[in-house]
Amino acid sequence: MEDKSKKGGFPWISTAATAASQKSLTRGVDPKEKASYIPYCSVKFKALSPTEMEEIVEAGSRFKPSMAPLNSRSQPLPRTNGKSRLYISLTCPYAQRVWIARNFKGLENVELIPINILDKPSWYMEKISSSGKVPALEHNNTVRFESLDLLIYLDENFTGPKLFPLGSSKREVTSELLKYIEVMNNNLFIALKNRSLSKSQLDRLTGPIFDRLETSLERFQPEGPYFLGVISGVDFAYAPFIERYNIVIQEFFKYNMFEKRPRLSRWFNALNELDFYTITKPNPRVVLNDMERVLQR
Ligand SMILES: N[C@@H](CCC(=O)N[C@@H](CS)C(=O)NCC(=O)O)C(=O)O
Repeated sequence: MEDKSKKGGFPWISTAATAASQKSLTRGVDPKEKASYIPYCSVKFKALSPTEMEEIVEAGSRFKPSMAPLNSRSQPLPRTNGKSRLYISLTCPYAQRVWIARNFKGLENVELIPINILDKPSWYMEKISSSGKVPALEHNNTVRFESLDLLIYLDENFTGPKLFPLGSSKREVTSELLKYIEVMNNNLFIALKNRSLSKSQLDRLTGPIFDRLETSLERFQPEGPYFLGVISGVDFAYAPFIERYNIVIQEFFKYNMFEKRPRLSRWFNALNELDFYTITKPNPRVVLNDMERVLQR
């Protein structure tokens, strides 16, 4: 397979867009440094080297995969012998939900298998996921999909603290909050596609979405900073998306979604104290590259 990273650009960003944004962003930057800046990123972020793009992971952490992402050159894995495997991508928000949940429940026996979704092994599609998507959970010789279904499946079939420790009073709110994520994502994606929006236009379009989260976080506040008061799968379902919007909205629109939303800010800060979550967060440069690609569709 062709290694596009060697050509100096990013495979999933058009050359024209790269050149144009590179020019405006790197105005006044030392010319020697310019080559390594990526589009729409402030000077905080530099382009990833090919090795970083593979995201070599630290071995030995119970919360991280112990291997680098598998790609089209990787051999099929040996049979599981009854061991459970969670196939993820280190950059996919849907996979991240289940990865956080696996860490939270202390399921070290569920092996994390990272897949490079831009250069997937053919055996992944043949044997694990015909759609080629992550996350996928292999358990009891069956493979299951869909991040929200997998959170429930983990709760029902594995040990560890409950993701949805719900009495009936919270069940309805849980389902309402989980349903809202898709509405939030659809609306935010439409808004973020228009890069020419001013900060106040963006605020008008996206403000009500974040305000709704702010109001939802009030409901069980006496119990704690999380959506259901206590930490739950609802927080893990939202976090990967909020984390990405925070990076992208600040970078592209210079808009701070946490300003004037103290509960949302407290929620995010509380999650960011938890290493089983923070360890799953992708590099902001990767997030910006991915969002650039997705928003161009
Ligand atoms: N609805 C699915 C979405 C999963 C999904 O879209 N995964 C993307 C990565 S974020 C994927 O695997 N894409 C690879 C491909 O489509 O080839 C879920 O919640 O699990």
